[in-house]
Amino acid sequence: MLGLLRLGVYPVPAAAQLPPADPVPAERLAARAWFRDARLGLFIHWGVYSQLGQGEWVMQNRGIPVGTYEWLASAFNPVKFDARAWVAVAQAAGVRYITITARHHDGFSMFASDAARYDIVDWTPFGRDPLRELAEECRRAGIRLFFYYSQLDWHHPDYFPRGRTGLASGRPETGDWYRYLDFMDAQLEELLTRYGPLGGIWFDGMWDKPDADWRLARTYAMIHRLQPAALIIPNHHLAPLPGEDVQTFEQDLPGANTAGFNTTQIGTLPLETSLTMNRSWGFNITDTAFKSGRELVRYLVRAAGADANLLLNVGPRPDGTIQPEAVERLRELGTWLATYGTSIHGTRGGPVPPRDWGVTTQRGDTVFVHVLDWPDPMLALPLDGRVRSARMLAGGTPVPFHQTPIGLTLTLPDSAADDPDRVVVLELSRRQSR
Ligand code: H79
Repeated sequence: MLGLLRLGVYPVPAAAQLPPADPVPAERLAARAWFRDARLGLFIHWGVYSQLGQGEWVMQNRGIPVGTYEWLASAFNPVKFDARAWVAVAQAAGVRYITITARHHDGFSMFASDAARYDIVDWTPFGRDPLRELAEECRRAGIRLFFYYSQLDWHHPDYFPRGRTGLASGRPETGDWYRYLDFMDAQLEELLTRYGPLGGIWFDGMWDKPDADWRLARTYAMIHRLQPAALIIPNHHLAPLPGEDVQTFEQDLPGANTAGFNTTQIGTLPLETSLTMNRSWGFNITDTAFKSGRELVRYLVRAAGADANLLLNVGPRPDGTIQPEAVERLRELGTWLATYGTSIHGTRGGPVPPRDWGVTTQRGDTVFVHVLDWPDPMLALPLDGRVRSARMLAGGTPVPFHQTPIGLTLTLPDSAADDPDRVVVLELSRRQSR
C-alpha cells in the first residue's frame, strides 16, 4: 500500500527497468549446478545488534537513533570469535556453503571497508576483519562463502527518500540516492575483489523501497564482471528478475506463503529456502523456541523434495560464540546426514511431487522415497519407470513392492516411532525414461 502511494515518486516498476540479461556464461551455469546439488547451507546473522540480544531489527523496533547506535557499534568486541570453530561446526553439520551478514539493515559493515568508516575495523576495538578470517577457513574446508548484503540502510544519510522503515533514526530529511547506490557498488566491489572467489551475494531489503530505481542491471553486471561464477541471490520476495541466479524464499518452502510476504510464483532458477532455528535471525537472548533436531531434519527433507536448498540460520552471540542449543542441533543434522546424506546432497526433487505423506528425491536411476507421515504399511506412489529393487537406505532391508501400470505400492517395515524420516531406495531400470 505504501508502495502505491509512492508511485508518483518512483513511476517505473522495478522489473521494467531491466533490459534482458546477457546469456549466462559456462562458469556461472556450473556454479548454479553446484548450488543445486549443495542442498544445505548455514546462514549467519551477526553484527552490532547481537549485543542487545533482541534480534537484528532492534534499531528499528526500539527506535534507536543513529548516534546512539553508533555508540553501540563502538563497543562491539567479539573477543571469542574463532572462524575455525564456526567452520568446524558448519562442516560437522554437513553444510556446503555459508552465507553471512556482511552488512545488515543497520548499515554497519562487518568487514574492512574503504567506502565507509562505519565498519568493524575502523569503528570498534576489535579491529579485525571477521569476513577475511572466515573466508580463509571456508577455503581451507571446501565450503563456499556467500555475503549477505542489505540494500536497505537505516544509517546512511543518502538512503533517501526513505522507504517503509528507518524513519525514526533521526537522519536529516535530505540525501542523494545515486550517491548511496555508488557507495553500495563500491562496497560490493570490495567484497568481490578482496575475499577470493565467492559463492555469491545474497541481497535483502529491496522491499523497503520496491518502486525505487535500484540500478539493478548495473550492479548485477558489475558483480558478474568481477566474478563471473558468483551467484546473485535476491531476497526481494518477487519472481526472479533478469541477471539473478537463484530464487530464494524466506521462512517458507517454494510456493508456500505462510510468512505473508513470499511470492508463490516459482521460476526455473535453482531454489533456496531460508529458515530460522528459533524465531529470530540475529541473536535473541530470550528466544528459546528452537526447532528440534528432528524437525530440522524433516524441514531439510521437505526442502530437498521441493528441489530447494535449506539455508538454516544461526545468530551467534556478541562474544563471537554460537549458542550450545544451535551447535547441538547442527550436530544432530550432521549425524543424520552421515547416514542419509546420499538421499539429499546431489539430488533433485521428485519424480513424485511433494505430498502430505512425504517427498521423493532422485539421482540418475535412483529414487529416494522419504516417508515422513504415513501410519500404514502400504504406500502407493504414482511412479512410472520399472523398479528393479527397493530397500531401506539404513540397514538395507529389502522392501516388498508391487507395480501396476498406474504406479507402485511399497510394503514398509515398522517404523521406530522417533525416526524423523524413513527412506526407501528404489533402483529403476535404466532403459526406462523418466
Ligand atoms: O535478514 C533477515 C531479516 O532481518 C530480513 N530478512 C531475513 C533473512 C527481514 N526483514 N524483514 N523481513 C525479513 C520480513 C519482511 C517484512 C516485510 Fe515489510 C513485509 C517487508 C515488506 C512487507 C514490514 C512491512 C517491513 C517492511 C514493511
